[in-house]
Amino acid sequence: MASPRSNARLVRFAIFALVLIFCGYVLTKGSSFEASTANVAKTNTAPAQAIPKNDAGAAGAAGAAGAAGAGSVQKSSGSAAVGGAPAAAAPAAPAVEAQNDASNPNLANKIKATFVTLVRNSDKNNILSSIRHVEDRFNKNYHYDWVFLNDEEFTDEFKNAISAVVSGKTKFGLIPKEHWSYPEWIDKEKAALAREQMVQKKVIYGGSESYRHMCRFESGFFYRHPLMQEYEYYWRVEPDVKIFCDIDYDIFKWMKDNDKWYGWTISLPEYKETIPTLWETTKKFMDENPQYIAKDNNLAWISDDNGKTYNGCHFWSNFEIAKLDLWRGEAYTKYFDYLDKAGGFFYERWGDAPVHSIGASLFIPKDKLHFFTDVGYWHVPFHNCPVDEETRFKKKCVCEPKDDFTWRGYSCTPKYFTLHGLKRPKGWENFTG
Ligand SMILES: Nc1nc2c(ncn2[C@@H]2O[C@H](COP(=O)(O)OP(=O)(O)O)[C@@H](O)[C@H]2O)c(=O)[nH]1
Ligand SMILES: [Mg+2]
Repeated sequence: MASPRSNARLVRFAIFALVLIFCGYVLTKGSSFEASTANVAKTNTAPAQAIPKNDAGAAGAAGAAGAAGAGSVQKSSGSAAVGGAPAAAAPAAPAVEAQNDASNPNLANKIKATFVTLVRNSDKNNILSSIRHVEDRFNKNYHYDWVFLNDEEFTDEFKNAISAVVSGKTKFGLIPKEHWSYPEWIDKEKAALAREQMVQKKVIYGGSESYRHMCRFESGFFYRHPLMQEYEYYWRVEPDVKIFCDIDYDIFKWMKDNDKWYGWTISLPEYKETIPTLWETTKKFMDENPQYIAKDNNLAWISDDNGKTYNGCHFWSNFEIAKLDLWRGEAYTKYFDYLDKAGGFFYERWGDAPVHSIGASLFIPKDKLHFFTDVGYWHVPFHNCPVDEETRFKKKCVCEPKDDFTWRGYSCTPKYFTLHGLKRPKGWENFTG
């Protein structure tokens, strides 16, 4: 039988053993925690991950804004004509810091490009949603600037909310009155009667005056705004659009390197009732100014009878990645002025989509146009979703190929592929119906 003394020794030994086991457990926990930290650090050294996501770093970033980022963010808001987000609303400080990091090739090789959005204060949440798509799929890695334009002053609430989600500089501009009003040669009574008739014919936006100012502005003025002057390329973004795929390359730089002047994702025919005299006016312009028509242009895409009539095909301009020189050049400047004098923006309802598309199809060689097969885009009611699985997987697209509009009967894109000698993606024929 064991003595009480040796029992006590046993108890002490057991306690000691337990303490040892506990210490071992704590040490093991420690080392596995260290291992996972090391993993995170490793992942973060990849260029695409090195930049903190704007919202993820918002709390810390806001504190750093005053020191690091406010200078350049304020630069964009300094001009009186321009307006801008106050420094307090600049949670993009780490991004701005990273912009100065010449060792990051994404940022060091950037070109002079910007997003541009025409928008009302009341569309704040709708445009925030679009911005998140563009930031998450592309701009979080590049921090391109974003210009916002409005026919009314942007509110501080709008500017602050927007500046919190854009990873580049935000710039807010007021549209000059003469770019959003009736020119003196327009007969307002005639314009009002035309609107009434279009309402009766149930033409979409047929009765809207602001829609007409919008279409005229997007056709001939957005690129003349002072805030746009420093840029060479732009990407137009509208409220409530979606980007479905990762854009894992600098899409602006790609446009420039490949000498592309107009990039698009969806094409379709225009409602004829909105443009009764657009083609007649265009033909008169072409007859009077043959020197502006590019050799090897894209006329065959917009006309099925060698220019006699317009088939209505147009690039859907709510998505555009383009070179500003296309619109700033003499040919398009003269063309827009000609159309503007003819009055069809008000007496009919000429849209910026057909006007841009005709310009891009006539004044530059067709090899400067580019259809994006790898972006994935939605604006109500049409989808561009890459139909080939390889692209969808590689670019991590979140869309259904059965929704894709590209190969449907109403789309003008199949004709474009044929005319441009482009290879159709694998399986396109399964998505025509
Ligand atoms: N500031 C401002 N923007 C407008 C106005 N009307 C339309 N827009 C913008 O112009 C673009 C086209 O308008 P939207 O309503 O999307 O037309 P839809 O795409 O043809 O149905 C979008 O970027 C809108 O935010 C307006 O009256 N004021
Ligand atoms: Mg829209």
